[in-house]
Amino acid sequence: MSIDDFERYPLLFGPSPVHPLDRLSDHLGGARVWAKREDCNSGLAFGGNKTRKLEYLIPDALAQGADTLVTIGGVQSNHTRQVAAVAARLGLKAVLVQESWVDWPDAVNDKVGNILLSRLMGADVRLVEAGFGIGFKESWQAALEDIAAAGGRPYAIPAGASDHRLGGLGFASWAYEVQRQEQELGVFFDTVVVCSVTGSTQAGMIAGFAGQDRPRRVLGIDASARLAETRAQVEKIARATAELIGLGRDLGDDEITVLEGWAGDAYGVPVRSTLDAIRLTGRLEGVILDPVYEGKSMAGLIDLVRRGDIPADANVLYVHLGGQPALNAYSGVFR
Ligand code: 5PA
Repeated sequence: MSIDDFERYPLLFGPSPVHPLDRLSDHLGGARVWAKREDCNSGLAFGGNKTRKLEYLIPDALAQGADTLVTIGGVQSNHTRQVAAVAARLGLKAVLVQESWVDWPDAVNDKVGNILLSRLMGADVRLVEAGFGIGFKESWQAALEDIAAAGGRPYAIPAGASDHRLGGLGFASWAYEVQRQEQELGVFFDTVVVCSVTGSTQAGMIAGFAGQDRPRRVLGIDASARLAETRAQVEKIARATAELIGLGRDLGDDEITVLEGWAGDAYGVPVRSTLDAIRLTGRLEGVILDPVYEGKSMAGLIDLVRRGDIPADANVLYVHLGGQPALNAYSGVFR
């Protein structure tokens, strides 16, 4: 098996754009930084990393005759919003279990941004009281049972489409897309910086790059504030995906790097470095980051480049995974 043997349902515009961040690179005074833009990869409700993963889950859902996509996330989940958009596009129903993952006091947290978009796309949004966790959730299981009991045909998509047999494929194929873009651009990205929470984004990349000739570093920046769990999940999905796409060797421990230091104390709560990174990237590049994920991974990149942990002669690919709609629930921190 190789990645090309898996069916892919087209949801993206095509390859996502890659471009240099020259003013940010000059400002940091070290490595050259580029961005690959999953935040504008699709016309479906602002896109993002899950839209790419779903290209590989949807053929499975359709083959099973599913009529309802069932998934889970926090109140401002980007993932659930992307599932709602994909369901709308395919004429399927979506049931979204939205848990109180973030203790966030904004009065409009459950009314604006992602959850607003999901509602207007016709999803059945179910608010549930339960804390953050990337593992198995009872509320999700209960929704699946509900739908089946009512005669529906649910298709189960776990948090972030990650802990799923096909969850790593989207970003394994992304790794080959990067390789083709490098050939066109005449550049090699020796370092990739990506935000990790439920893990299959980074895991897929690791599995995909592992099958290529030239080694590179994939640095995951943890945004869950639970490093051990995130790393374990990245490792598990990377190994399973590598096997699925026929890598033909075991991944080494040194191929799995998830760094801590920029998540703050809790998932979903921005800290000073997050807000600084969001402002800096906005002011220097006109590129918008969110306070839950990309602001944290950019804060990591900024420190690693400034400190020289990423050397000055490196070419860094910052992977922008989307997430901007959540900004609407965080207006208070930018006043
Ligand atoms: C998310 C995830 P992984 O979960 O694949 O590690 O990706 C992390 C990530 N950036 C990075 C953005 C913008 C994301 O939305 N979001 C989750 C969600 O419910 O939205 C799965 C947690």
